[in-house]
Amino acid sequence: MMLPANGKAVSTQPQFPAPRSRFPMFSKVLVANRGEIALRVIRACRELGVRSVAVYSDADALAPHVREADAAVHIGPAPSSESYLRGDRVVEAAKQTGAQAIHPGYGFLSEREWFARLVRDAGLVFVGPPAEAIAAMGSKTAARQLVTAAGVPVVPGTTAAVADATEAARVADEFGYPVLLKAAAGGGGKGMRVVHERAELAASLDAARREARNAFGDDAVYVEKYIVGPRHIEIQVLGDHHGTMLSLGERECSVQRRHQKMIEEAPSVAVSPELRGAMGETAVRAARAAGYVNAGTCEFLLDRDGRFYFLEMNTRLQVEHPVTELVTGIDLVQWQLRVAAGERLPFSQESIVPRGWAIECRITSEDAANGFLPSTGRVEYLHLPSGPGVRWDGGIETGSEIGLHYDPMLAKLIVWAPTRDEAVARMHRALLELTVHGIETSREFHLRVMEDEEFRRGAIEIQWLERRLPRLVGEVPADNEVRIAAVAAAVLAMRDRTGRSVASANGRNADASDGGSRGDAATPTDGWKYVARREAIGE
Ligand code: MV4
Repeated sequence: MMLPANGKAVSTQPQFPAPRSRFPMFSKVLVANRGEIALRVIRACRELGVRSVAVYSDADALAPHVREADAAVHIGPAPSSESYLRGDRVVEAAKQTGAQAIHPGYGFLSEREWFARLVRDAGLVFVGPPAEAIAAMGSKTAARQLVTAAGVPVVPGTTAAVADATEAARVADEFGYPVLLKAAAGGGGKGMRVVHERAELAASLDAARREARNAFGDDAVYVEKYIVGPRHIEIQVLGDHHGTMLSLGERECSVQRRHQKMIEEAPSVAVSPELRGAMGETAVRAARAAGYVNAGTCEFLLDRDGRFYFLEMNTRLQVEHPVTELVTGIDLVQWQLRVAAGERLPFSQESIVPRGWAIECRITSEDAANGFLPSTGRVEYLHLPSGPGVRWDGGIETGSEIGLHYDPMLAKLIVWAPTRDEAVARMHRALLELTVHGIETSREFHLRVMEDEEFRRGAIEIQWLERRLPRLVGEVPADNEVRIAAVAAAVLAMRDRTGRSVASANGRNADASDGGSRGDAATPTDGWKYVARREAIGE
């Protein structure tokens, strides 16, 4: 492995010629991100015969994305404000290495209008929507006005900020309580306040304004009717520069905690082909209204009566894009690059029909049993799931240091199967195979969700996880209980994985010929040693 030198582009991977000449296409793309999404984009580049340039901070000099790219440029110290958020350095790195385009991934610079402009003004291509489309969807009140004019349903409420508590009370009376106060500059749930009755309104408006001012530097607040118990359904759209805008169907994203999605799936149990068509057409209308090009997502609330309301548009590739890729067969990142290079989308809307079921679990360095406390340390051992229908989009490897500078999401485990039941069983199986030592992860949490009766019925909505969490994570046991449980867990894990008792794995049973392939498991003692080694609780 060649180590990247500070500020210097180094080639670390052989690059084969493109499988066939494809025009138009970039010859080199800079990936302005880190972790699993940087690797995802680098992989798409390599399959297209496009050279990739990574950027990295001090903390990421040895990171997988740096090694896997064809070149890497150091852009600053560990804090993202001094590295991954430094648009000027990113553009400079692209110019220095001869990249023609910049893919921002998600987070960081991906939805900054100024960055999309900076890239364009430098004569480079931003692999994402035009800066104007980012701006059009950036203000939630402006977006509400824009899409309402295009005939897109939004939650009943004001399309502009309210002047004062008197005006807020007037509209709240009109729509009926409870109402939700939202920051005009917001999104992602910051500055939101539920108001149950008129008496609370003035104080809640003050609080919402204060929170909005602190978070966004803008205290404009508007009023919506509060929808109780909806699902969070989003529609993936993909548009080219030649007037084609396609819907790639829905993702069900209701399993979230504090506005952080934990599990996503495609399709949704709540969406019929008819509803999919209607929501898809609506999302395309919203995207067209914003002059959208490239991959984007329209977020909707789907209420208990099957009515849907546009919430906001995410003007980037999303974390959960793989579930859409798996059910549509369309490589979203490849098509982001191809439409950014000017290619036409060759698909017809009628040909895009979800096939089978895909589920994604976000594997984070968080301890769910301790209130999702962030966990730090070194990944001492990593065993990845594989087998039929399993995809791992990861950004870590054995030896990775997990700190607090960046997002706790380490990887995404994604499965595909013909039906939802089979996808849940496959995810459970894949999570059992996953082993991460050295840091706490969300693996056990995801296992418990896959075992949950309500989740298995698809009976989920946006409040489901927080209501169900106590039953999912349980109580923290005492130290001696942990030791006993660890031994028991090792035995059970062995049984889960082999479908046989530990004794049979020792080669004494009639069906033990498979167990013999473990080679060294010849005596009961060896069997126990094997289990202990696998679970790293023994010698
Ligand atoms: C709502 C809502 C209920 N009623 N609007 C949260 C983040 C932002 N995108 C909009 N959000 C919500 N808006 C009305 N009128 C409930 C939420 C909401 C939510 C939405 C999607 C996914 C998760 C959520 C969790 C809590 C609240």
